[in-house]
Amino acid sequence: MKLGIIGLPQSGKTTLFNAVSGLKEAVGDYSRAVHRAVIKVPDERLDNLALIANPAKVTHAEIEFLDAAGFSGKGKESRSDLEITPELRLMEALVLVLDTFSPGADPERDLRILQDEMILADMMVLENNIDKLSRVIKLTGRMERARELEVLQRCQQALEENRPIAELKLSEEEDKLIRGYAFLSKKPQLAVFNISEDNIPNIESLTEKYAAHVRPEVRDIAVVCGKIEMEISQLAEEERSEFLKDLGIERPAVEKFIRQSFSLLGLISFFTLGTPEARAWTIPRGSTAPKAAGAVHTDFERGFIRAEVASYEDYMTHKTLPALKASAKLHIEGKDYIVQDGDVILFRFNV
Ligand SMILES: Nc1nc2c(ncn2[C@@H]2O[C@H](COP(=O)(O)OP(=O)(O)OP(=O)(O)O)[C@@H](O)[C@H]2O)c(=O)[nH]1
Ligand SMILES: [Mg+2]
Repeated sequence: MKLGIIGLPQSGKTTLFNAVSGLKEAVGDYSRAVHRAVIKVPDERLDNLALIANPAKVTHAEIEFLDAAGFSGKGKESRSDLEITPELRLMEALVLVLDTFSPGADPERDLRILQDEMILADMMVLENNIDKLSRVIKLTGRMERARELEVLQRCQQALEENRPIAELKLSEEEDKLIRGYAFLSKKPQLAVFNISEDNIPNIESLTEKYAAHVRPEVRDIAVVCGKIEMEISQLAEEERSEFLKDLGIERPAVEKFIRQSFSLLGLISFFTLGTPEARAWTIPRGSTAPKAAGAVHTDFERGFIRAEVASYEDYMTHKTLPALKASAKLHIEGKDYIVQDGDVILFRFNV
């Protein structure tokens, strides 16, 4: 569950990284230093459920961010080479940080540069591997690899038309064949428009404006002022609410950004509530009840009998299991049930 933060030099990658992690890595030093952090995914729903269940412990979902070096740092004007480290290739999704705050900023141009670089990087991987694979097939006659070659050639064709690999409709089998190549242009993207302090009141209109111009491989966009968000993250709890009040906002914008990142990874949360712990569990969207049970404990999946499920909203309304039952809001679900984001679940199992 890892996201890579990439962008042109000095676009605010480390600033955003600090804002999400609460760390205090140096910014503005052109160091292109790489950082990583595992962070909690803020979830108001879990906080509210915990107020009702009053558990000893509250455990949030977690995701990992990598503040990647990304570019070789030739400066914003020249087309710089994307430095593709092996660890960047391991990321499941990418956050593209775009400077809108500095004089002469052109976030749409920068976004294009980033996407072109990713396509270029993937093309190089393809050229090498298509050659190699063709030779292997010729020499060894291993026809089972011919399918792989075919899919690679389709990827190459797409890139030559300047289309990202994400746009290809691949079957699950085809997807598996090329997964190991970890193509960048196949990863879901979240574009972050990093704005100046003065533009904070215009976040909504800017979101609309930027959303209208992005290419389809950008699944989602966020508009944040990284600098202010970083300041907020470094305040003590008491000062934080004061500061937010002065800004006229309820919660830091970066919280929404983290939730967007979570959802970009194709993940949802369900909750379990008990006296020892209230917890958000992470599963891929579309998972069945036994799979969800398996996220809690492998025994739960093996011995799965049923799931007793209430939606978050119903749980907040009725507050206890007996009350939920009495209003027919506690649903008994079997092994084919597809878990929904926000479900509160009690698993019944037999081991
Ligand atoms: N006004 C304004 N300045 C910002 C914002 N975000 C970052 N900056 C400034 O931009 C400069 C670069 O920020 P960094 O976070 O170091 O950028 P970076 O992308 O990590 O830079 P490299 O790692 O060197 O490529 C710093 O001087 C930041 O203070 C923002 O939202 N608004
Ligand atoms: Mg940096």
